[in-house]
Amino acid sequence: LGRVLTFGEPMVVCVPKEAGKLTEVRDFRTDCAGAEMNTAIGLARLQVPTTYLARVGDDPFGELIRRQLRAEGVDDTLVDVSAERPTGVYFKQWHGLKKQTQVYYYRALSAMASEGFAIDRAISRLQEAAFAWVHATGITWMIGSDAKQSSFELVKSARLAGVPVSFDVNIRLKLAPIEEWRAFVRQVLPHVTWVFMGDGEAEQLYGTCDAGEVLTRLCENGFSGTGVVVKCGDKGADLATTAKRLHVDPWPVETVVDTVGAGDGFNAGFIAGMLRGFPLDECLRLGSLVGAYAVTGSGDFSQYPTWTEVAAHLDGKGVVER
Ligand code: KDG
Repeated sequence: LGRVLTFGEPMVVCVPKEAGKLTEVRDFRTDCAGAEMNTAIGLARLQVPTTYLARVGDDPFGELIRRQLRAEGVDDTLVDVSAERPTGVYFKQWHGLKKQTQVYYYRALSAMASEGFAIDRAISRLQEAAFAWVHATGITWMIGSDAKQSSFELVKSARLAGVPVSFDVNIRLKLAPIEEWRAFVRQVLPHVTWVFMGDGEAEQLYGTCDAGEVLTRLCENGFSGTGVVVKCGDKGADLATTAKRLHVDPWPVETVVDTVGAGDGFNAGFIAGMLRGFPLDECLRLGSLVGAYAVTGSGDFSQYPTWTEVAAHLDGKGVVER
């Protein structure tokens, strides 16, 4: 299978052991997170060779992230360590009438947000045809100006080298207001092959979550890639290319524990399907299956399945229990 390159800021997340405002909760566990790191782990579990490009601090959290990457079989040779700045951190909170998840970032001065990341080695490896796919998300453009510039350079180099680029918008309003996201998405569209977004993001950007209409809007905004996938949570997902419209129903799940990380898992499944040469409807099914596994537990990627597990579902035989 071809190798994927993905890049973005890895972080450590402090997850409260129970719901409540952060002024009250006292007990936390730590975990690794970051949208692109999640996707890298999802890909590695699906046996897709994956290289992750990032910068961490010279601190125990940076070490934890690297250990996690290695334990999952993700190539971390393009993760460098800043001598000056720390690894980014964020806290989760469940508070309010619906106990909705809120996040508080402590990343503005982090290694990757403040210093950016080194792309030279990644670009030479791209030119040597080391990568068959590049995956990016909007978060990396929005963490800082160096990261923005490097991200543009990297996706442009990938397209020049003939490598497909998938791009998940991944709007985080805590990083920038929606107008800034709209303007930025316009700038990135000419350089990407596949666009992924959630239905809420499609509504925020284009006032519709119909994949066909979203594709039209993307094309009006400079997109000349292959297609778009709109992920609709418990309503499944839709795909549009100029030639096709596809829908996949969600895989049934007994209890939804935590949806964070499901979209990143979906992306891993879809990309894995593409690299295995699956038809588009099977790529959607695989994406949706990884997304369904993701919501069955807490932690962004803890429940992502292995290739053996997904294969059992895809061939309809199910998992052997005993
Ligand atoms: O998709 C999950 C991510 O949102 C989470 O891991 C944190 O990357 C993150 C971010 O920047 O919000």
